[in-house]
Amino acid sequence: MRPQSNTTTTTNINTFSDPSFSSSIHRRITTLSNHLLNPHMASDNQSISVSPTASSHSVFAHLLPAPEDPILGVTVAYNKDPSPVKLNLGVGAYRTEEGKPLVLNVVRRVEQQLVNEASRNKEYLPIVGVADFNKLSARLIFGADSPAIQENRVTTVQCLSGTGSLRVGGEFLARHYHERTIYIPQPTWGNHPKIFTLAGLSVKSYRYYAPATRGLDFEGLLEDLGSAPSGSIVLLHACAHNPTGVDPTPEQWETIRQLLRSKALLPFFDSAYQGFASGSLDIDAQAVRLFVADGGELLLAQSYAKNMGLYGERVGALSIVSKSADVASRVESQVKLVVRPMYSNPPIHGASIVAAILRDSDLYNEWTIELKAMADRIITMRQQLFDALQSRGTPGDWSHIIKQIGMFTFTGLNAEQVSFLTKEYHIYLTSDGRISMAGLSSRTVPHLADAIHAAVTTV
Ligand code: PGU
Repeated sequence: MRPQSNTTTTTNINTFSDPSFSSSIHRRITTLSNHLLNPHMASDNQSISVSPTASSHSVFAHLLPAPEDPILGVTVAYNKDPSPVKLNLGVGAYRTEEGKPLVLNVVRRVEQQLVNEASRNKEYLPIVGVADFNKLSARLIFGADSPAIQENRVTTVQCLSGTGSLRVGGEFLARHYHERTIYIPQPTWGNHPKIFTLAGLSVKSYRYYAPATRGLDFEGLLEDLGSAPSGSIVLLHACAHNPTGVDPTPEQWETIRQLLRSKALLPFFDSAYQGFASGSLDIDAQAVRLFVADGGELLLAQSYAKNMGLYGERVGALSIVSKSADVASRVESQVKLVVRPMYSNPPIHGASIVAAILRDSDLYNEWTIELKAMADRIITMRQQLFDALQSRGTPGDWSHIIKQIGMFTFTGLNAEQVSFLTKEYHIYLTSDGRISMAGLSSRTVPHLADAIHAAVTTV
């Protein structure tokens, strides 16, 4: 008997020599080549069945074009403008006097060191990120002598910059906290309501800004938070409120703290500008430290985008301060369950830069000097813009430009005036009239002042 395999071969040869089989192969090849050349030409009875994804009709054909992001979309529009005098004051990103993005010297130096360290590898980080980065980040915001840190009541998890930290914190609360409502200031950074809604929280707002005085609506804030259901979450900007540039005074912070604690409201701080408001990392952390000092619980999202200029490195942290070390460690175990299916673990590079700077006193001092220089340049821009409007006799009280703090001025220009600035002067800003002072320079202040003057006198 022949072995089985030979039998098979014989059979195959026989099949190929079968005229009916070879013509069927010919038919299939012809159909396939017709289909590949022009899928629509294949006759019905010969065609390979066309799957929905191969059809010319897209399964996404029903989608409407989504609008650009209200902040990041300003940069998209700016990039398309060919004008040589165009000016981007939309996104909150620091620019030098020459209008260029800035990489801090201390960051460049540390990056060189990291590249030269042969022992460094690209292994996955733990879910919670770089351990040293987490410890040092908590110390930076809460203070080296913070009792909460000393008592191991702080859980810190490296996240994807401020946005990622807010989102992880929001999802953690939606899963484990008994109240699902978060109160955010009106107005606030435009991404806040979207982040918290998608995290599974219900978003309400509290009064924050009084357009008439261009200052804090302190009465409105106390009234709205005073009538919030006990246990609600309250989002607070740690300093340099975005977009208004209006912060509570230390006395007002103390009143807010007492109100929140007396009603068992849970504070969730967003700290995206530590060091940018006053130029001092410690002064800008005062509100947060006031709340930690009373022994109560809170959440805090921290970003190194602005104060270390690490925007695109996406480096930040979520800290949760609990009542005891035991609770803090259980909190950490649950935060890990939020992170793991979302992005598994965070990236190494940015956190390694931050950890190196925070760990070494020389590098740290160098950083604080560069940070102060950025904050000071913004303050100078405030004065220059104010002076330029005064000298033009621009109608209105513009003193809020020098009173507001941080990266932004909430000009009070309305949407029509903003669109006039963009159309006639190629100046790009968000439609709420917010301008990033960090995007201005001595060279561009006169252009902006001319534009504002024209807008308020003609629109
Ligand atoms: N929280 C506040 C209050 C912010 O202003 C920003 C950034 C963030 C968090 C998030 O910053 P991360 O980059 O995720 O750390 N706001 C800037 C930057 C542009 C944007 O909208 O993301 C802005 O121009 O408002």
